[in-house]
Parts: sequence; C-alpha cells; structure tokens
Amino acid sequence: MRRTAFSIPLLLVVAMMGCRSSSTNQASPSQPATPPAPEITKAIAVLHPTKGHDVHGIVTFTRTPGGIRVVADVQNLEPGAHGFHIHEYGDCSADDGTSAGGHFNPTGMPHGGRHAEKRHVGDLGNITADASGRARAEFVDAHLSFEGTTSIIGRAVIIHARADDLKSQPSGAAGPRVACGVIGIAKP
Ligand SMILES: [Cu+2]
Ligand SMILES: [Zn+2]
Repeated sequence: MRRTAFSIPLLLVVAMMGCRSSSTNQASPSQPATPPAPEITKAIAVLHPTKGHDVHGIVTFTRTPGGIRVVADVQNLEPGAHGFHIHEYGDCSADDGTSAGGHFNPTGMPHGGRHAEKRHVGDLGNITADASGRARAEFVDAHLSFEGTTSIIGRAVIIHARADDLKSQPSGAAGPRVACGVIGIAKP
C-alpha cells in the first residue's frame, strides 16, 4: 500500500519533466528570435546641395519585376549632362560630399555607363538638365536591388557638376559633387 502511493506521484513528476524538456528542445531551433524583415518595395533619396551649390531633387526607387525603377527630378543644375551615381556610403556630412565615398561597387567591376557590360552597380550614367536647370529621368535598372550585397539601401545618390564620360576610371571624370542624398526606405 505505502509503496504504491509513493511511486505514482513520482512517475508523474518524471513524465512531466520529460515533456517539458522535449518541447523546449523542439521550439528553439524552429522558431527564429525575431520575425523576418518585411520586403522593401520602395526607397527614396532627398538630394541636398553641397556647399556653394543650390541643387535640390528627389530620386525614388521602386521594385518592379525587371529591376528597380529609378525616377529622378532634380533642379537648379547648370544646363547639360551631369554624372548621376550611387556612392558607397550614405554619408552626406562633408561640405563637398566626399564623405559618400566612391561609386558603389560591390561586384569589383570597372567604371562604365549604365548600359555597359561591366560597370559599378552605382553607375547610372548622366541626367541632363534643360535650359531651366531641371533634369528628369526614368528607367528600370536590373543591377540595383533592395537586399543582399547589391542593396542600395543606406547608400547615397550623388549628382556631379560635369558629365560622366562613361569610361574614365574610377569615376567618369564628372567633377565635383553638387548634391547628395541618402537612400532610405520609403512608404510603399
Ligand atoms: Cu558620383
Ligand atoms: Zn562608377
């Protein structure tokens, strides 16, 4: 009698401990600590002038099936072509914009035009300002992305004083930087 009364609760405790430890073991590898990041569908860079310039603009980046659609609207430029690139660092703190570093080049390629076989990911060619100093451009680029090593999020858009010749190394001889804007995540 006494022996039976003692052994039943003991068995229950052992069984419960077994349950608890096995459920803990199953939970930790299958459940991530944080939920997955939502997919980014749109990004934006608000361009501010570097010291001594008055260039302003907005560049939006939108995910499409064929790549990232780039829409640029820039004002107060000298009429003509201006180098238009994504630079490595999203840092526009320097007066001359040099804090943004060189062209964004995660694939180790030479500088080129937007349609060149070999180019920096950040090589978007030129935008051309009309007589009023306004430049507008729209195109889809398959080299840009919002994730992985070629992600442009957190990098910078730079507009140059002169045209990118699409061949000079390492940056197309486009001259000083007249505007800079950090690429951030936008509301879809
Ligand atoms: Cu540049
Ligand atoms: Zn380049």
